[in-house]
Amino acid sequence: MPEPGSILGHPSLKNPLKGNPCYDIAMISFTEFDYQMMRRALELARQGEGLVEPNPMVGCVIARNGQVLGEGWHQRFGAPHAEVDALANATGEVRGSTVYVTLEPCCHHGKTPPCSAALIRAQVAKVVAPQADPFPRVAGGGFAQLREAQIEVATGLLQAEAADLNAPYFKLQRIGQPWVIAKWAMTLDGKIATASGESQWISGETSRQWVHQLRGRVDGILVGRGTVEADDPLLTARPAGLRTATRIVLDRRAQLRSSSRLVQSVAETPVLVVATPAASDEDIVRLHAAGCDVWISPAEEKADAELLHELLRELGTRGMTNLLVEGGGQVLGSFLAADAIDEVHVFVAPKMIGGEKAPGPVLGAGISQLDRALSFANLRVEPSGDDWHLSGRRAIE
Ligand code: AOF
Ligand code: ZN
Repeated sequence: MPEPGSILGHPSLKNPLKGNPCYDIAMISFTEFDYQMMRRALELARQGEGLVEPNPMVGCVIARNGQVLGEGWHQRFGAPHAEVDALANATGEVRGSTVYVTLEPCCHHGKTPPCSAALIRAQVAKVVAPQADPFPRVAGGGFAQLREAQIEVATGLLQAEAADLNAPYFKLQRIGQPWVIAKWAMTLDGKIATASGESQWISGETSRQWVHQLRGRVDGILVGRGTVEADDPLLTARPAGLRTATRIVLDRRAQLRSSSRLVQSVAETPVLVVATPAASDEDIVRLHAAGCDVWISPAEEKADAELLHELLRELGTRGMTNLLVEGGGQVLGSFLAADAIDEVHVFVAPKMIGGEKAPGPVLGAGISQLDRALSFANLRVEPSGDDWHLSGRRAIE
């Protein structure tokens, strides 16, 4: 039996197919075996996390008469696609089989030849895929080619799950901006530092280790210059992760100190300073000479929200899929005001410090009407050493 909601899927943010004519919302019924196979394909896909971006994570299972013939996934950027990997691993008669793949098979020559052609050549009977690929060179063309070759195509199976898996990829394809993950650690009473500014450490070792893992799979880690002044952070993943994130500092006047640990370690891990025309040429030259990349937002007087969206577009152009925002409060407040937070990870430590001068995690003007609050769906709560780890993705309006 199909699971409720799994065929029609979500209506907006997570739905890459909204307005996509190639996606037919036919009420196809899927068997329990179909569900099992697609769940497995999604599990395989996830193994590419941190390795494939800015490509999507894709998994594939080939089955025939209730037997799995082969499995595969897109293992890293530039490597064979999931379908080709599964075909290469398949044993037995692939002709007449059903291919379960978590995204529409591609039909373009990219770094690898088209998967649609490989599936047609293999004479599979049916392709089951949750959703179309919004990538403009595919966008329904893969499904169309398969259908032209008399291969049955069924879409919609576990579509919400598949959309969730690749939400950052879909966002990047749709609006050209990376997925924004906000993270902070706070006390039980919602403070991220004492009134005197002491913040090391609110959360425990286990939580901090988790954050290092997260740092190791994102493309950018962003903070404000205030945070650099206060904490002199290194913002690297320790131990190193699957990818090396660029450390990004919001610094309108480009006053990041040359003696900061960020600048001092730029040879090993890149630093991008985000400034405005208010920055002096001298500072820009100084930071360039030290090895930092300096990006000047086009206009000086831009409101924070506009500047952030310009920056996010710039980061999207650079192929960044996931951006981690680590604070401080003013920066997180600007992201909230810009309506630019997609996912949160909050570590709540079993401590209380109080004090009206002790800051909370998200500052700025805030949202004045409760009914306009940013809400999160499926909030997860997990223990993390002595802390609690709360995480969620933005709810779909
Ligand atoms: C698939 N199966 O496993 C993946 C697909 O440059 P290339 O050749 O690696 O192509 C990248 C594009 O291919 C990517 O933007 C997305 O549209 C699609 N990814 N397609 O059929 C896969 N990873
Ligand atoms: Zn492909």
